[in-house]
Amino acid sequence: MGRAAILVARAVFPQTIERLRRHFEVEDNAADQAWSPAELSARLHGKAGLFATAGERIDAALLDANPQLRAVANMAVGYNNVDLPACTARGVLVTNTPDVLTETTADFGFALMMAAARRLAESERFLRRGEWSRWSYDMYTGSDVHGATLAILGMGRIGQAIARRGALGFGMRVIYHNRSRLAPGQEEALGARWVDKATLLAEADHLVLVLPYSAASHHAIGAAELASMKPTATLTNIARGGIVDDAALAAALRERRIAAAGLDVFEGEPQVHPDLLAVPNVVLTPHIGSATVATRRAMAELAATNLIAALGGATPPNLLNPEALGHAAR
Ligand code: 8YV
Repeated sequence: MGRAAILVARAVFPQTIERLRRHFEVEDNAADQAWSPAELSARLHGKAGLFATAGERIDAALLDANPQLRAVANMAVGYNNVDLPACTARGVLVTNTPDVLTETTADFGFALMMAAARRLAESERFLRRGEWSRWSYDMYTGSDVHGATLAILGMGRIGQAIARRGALGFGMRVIYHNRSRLAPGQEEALGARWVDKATLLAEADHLVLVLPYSAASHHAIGAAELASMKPTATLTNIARGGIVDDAALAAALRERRIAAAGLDVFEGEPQVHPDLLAVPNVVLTPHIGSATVATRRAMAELAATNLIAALGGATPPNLLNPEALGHAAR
């Protein structure tokens, strides 16, 4: 039997491609061309595995057009780009890359929150425009991070890593809201207290979003939620676009109903809502929360490990749908 064929949907480290070539016939995308869903589907024909990023949509149509597909390795911890039930129903194994990006992404979330609170990007733009002529007592005054209330929506691995930074490093009071509460011992170790969502929003000095995107979390922060926050509060989103109603957020920032925001993810990215581009009190970054060299290497290697295991008949370390193992091969 020949070696399995796989498709690597986006450019990735050459070392990762070389490793994959030791196991598979690899079609890669070294030029990092933008493939339409139809082109992705056509290139997937005959392939048993797909090395994907969060930018590729893996849905029933793609799966039905490619009944030979056996595994999808997502190089991301989030997997809302994958229709997991559709994969499971067809016996397609799906994996993600948790843990290796936790601390890096928490660092970035904290940086974005601090940038929003201390008006870093806004004041830098002012300086670059050549408008800085003198010191003044209230020039770009923001709000303190140390000692403030850090409010975390979503309390998975990254949320917990942010809580630790806030409580231990910055003496913050940490509150969180999540569907499932942490065990009392974990809450104590993190110095974090569970509150309902309304309390979280009302008490937040700095609200950080770290929950997965799903139909249930779509527009979890919209006009009503923003209206219930303090006018001095900041909002940071390092999770997924669509969790925040970007138009409503831009309006709240414009009208100073909240003080500032830090956004790494957007509805419909890489497009950014024009109203967000037009308001000064927001720091905008192009989805780089996990972007350190070491972490991106670790993510690529872990996705490769998962794909090699899945197509080699072993249970991948980060299998999201173990139920798919029970499905007879199609
Ligand atoms: C990825 C991410 O860089 O892991 C995730 O869920 O959002 C980022 O770390 C991005 O999704 C590309 O796959």
